[in-house]
Amino acid sequence: MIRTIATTPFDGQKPGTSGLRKKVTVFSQPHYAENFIQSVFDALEGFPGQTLVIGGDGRYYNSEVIQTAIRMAAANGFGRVMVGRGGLLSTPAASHLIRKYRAFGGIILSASHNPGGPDGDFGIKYNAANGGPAPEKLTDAIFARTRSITQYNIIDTPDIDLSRTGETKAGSMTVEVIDPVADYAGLMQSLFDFDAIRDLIRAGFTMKFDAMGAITGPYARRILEEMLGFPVGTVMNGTPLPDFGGHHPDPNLVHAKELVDIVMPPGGPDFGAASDGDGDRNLIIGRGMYVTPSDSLAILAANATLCPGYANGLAGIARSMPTSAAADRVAEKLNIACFETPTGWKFFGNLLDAGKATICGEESFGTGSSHVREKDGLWAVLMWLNILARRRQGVAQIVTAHWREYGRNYYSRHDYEEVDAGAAGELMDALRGSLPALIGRHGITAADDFAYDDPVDGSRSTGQGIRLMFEDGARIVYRLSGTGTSGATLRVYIERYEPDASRHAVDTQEALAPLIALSRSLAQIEQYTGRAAPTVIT
Ligand code: VG1
Ligand code: CO
Repeated sequence: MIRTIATTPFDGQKPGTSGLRKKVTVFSQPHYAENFIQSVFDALEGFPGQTLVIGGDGRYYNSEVIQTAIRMAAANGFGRVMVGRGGLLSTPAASHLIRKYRAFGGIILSASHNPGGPDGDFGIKYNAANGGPAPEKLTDAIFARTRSITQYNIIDTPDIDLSRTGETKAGSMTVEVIDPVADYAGLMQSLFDFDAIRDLIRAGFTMKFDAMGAITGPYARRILEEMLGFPVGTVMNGTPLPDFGGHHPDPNLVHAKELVDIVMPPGGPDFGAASDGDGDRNLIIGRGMYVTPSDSLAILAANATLCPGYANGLAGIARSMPTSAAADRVAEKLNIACFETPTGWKFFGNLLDAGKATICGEESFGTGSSHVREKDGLWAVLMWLNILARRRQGVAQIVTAHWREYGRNYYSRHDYEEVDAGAAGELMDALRGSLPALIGRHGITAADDFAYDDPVDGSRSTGQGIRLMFEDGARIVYRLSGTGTSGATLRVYIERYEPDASRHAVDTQEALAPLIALSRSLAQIEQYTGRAAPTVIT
C-alpha cells in the first residue's frame, strides 16, 4: 500500500562535490533521508516503469536507508530496482550496472572517503542514465525541491531480504538482488590483459591491496586473488564493515599507513595499492616510490595502448583544474586534446559521453576512463598491473623514466581541515579581492577564480577555485572542500615544473618550499584560521 507522508523541509540538503553528505546523527532524523530521496524523484521525469540501481558502500546506516530507498522507489512508480547483495555496490560498479542494464539511474549510498560509524558520515548521491553523477543542473533542481517539499511517498512492506540473489517484489515493483561483483569483474577482464598479469605473477611479482575495511574487499578478492591468482592474503582489510574497522577509508599516505609501512621498505612487495570507502579512489605505491595521483594519470595515459581496452589510443585526456599539468604534457606528445574541468567527477561526464576524452583524473586519488562514468579505484590498479606486466619494469623505474621524458611536475596538496567556516570564507573573499594587485608581484603573471564553460552543453560553472599562475609555470590553487561535514576544509594545491632530470630526486616538500611559504603568507592562512601548518599533506 502506498502511503503519502506529510513532511517539512530541512535546511542544508544541498548536494556538494559528490552528493549530500552529513553526519549519521543528521541523516537519522525522522524524514531526513526520505525528504532527500523524494526530492531526487521529484526532480526527475519519465521514470515510471523504469529500472533504478541501488547500492552502497556498506557503511553504518546503509542497511536502513537501502530499505527506505526501495520502498520509496516502489511508491514512486519505478518498475524494477537492481540491488547489490547485502545492499552493497561500489560506486564504479553501480555506474557500470546503470549503463549495462540501461537503467534510468541509480542511488548510491556513500560518503566515500569520509569516516563511517554512528559518529561518522553518511551520504546519498543520484547518478543519471549515463552512469555518472547528476550534473549541476539536476543537483540544483534537487536542492530547490528539498526547500519546498511537503510530502513523500513510501509503501508499507516488511524489510526485503537482500542476503540472497534473486527476484522478489516490493508492492508491484520487482526487486532483483544481484551479485555486486560479477558484472564489474567481467568489465575489467574485457579491458585488461589478464594473461599478461598472470605471467607476471608466475615470474614472482608480489603485491598488497588494502581495502581499508570498505567496499572494495569483495571486488579485490574476486579479481586479484580468485581470477588473477595472487595468493590469498594479498587483499588486506578485505571485509566491508559498518565502521570500516575504525579505518578512515581515504587512501593516502596518512590514512593508508599500514599499507605504506608494508610496501615501502626494502624486501616489501613489488606493488601496493588501496581504495577508499566506496571504491572509486586509488593509491599507487611501488617499493620506495609513492606515485602522486597526478603523475599516475599521466603515466596511465602515456602507456594506455599496452592495455587491450585502450589499444586504439585515447581520444583525449581530462583533468580537474587543481590536478597537476603532468597529463597535459602527455596529451601534447600524443597530439590529443586535454581538458581542464572543475573539481568533481560530474564535470567529466559530458566529455566522456561526447567521446572527447577517454581517460580522466583528479589529484585526489581519482582516475578513470570511458568504461564507466565514475572514477574507479580497482580499474587504476589493474591498469597499472597491465602496464607493469607488459613493461617488466618496477614502479620506480617507470616513474623516473616518465619524468626524464616529460619533466617532473612537483606537486603537493595541503589541507587545513575543520577550520572555522566563517573564517575560511573570509580568507577566500579577501584573497579574491587581492587578486588584481597580486599580478606582477612574486612572479605571478595571472590570477583568477576559475570558471568552466562546458564545451558540450555550454553550461558555465563559476567560483571553482582561486588560481595564482607564475611565470615559470608554477601554480598555487585555493579552494574550499565540498565534501566535508564539519567546519570548512581549505585545500591548497602547489605545483612547480622541473624539466631538468638532474633535479628530479628532490623531496617534494623541499622542492616546493618557497611556494609553500608563499601559499601561506599570500592567503594569510594563519591569521584567518589560526593554523600555522596543514593537518594533512598529500
Ligand atoms: C574531494 C576531492 C575531489 C573528489 C571529491 C569526491 O572533493 O577533492 O577531487 O572528486 O572529493 O571524491 P572536495 O570538494 O572535498 O575537495 V569521493 O572519493 O569522496 O566521492
Ligand atoms: Co570515493
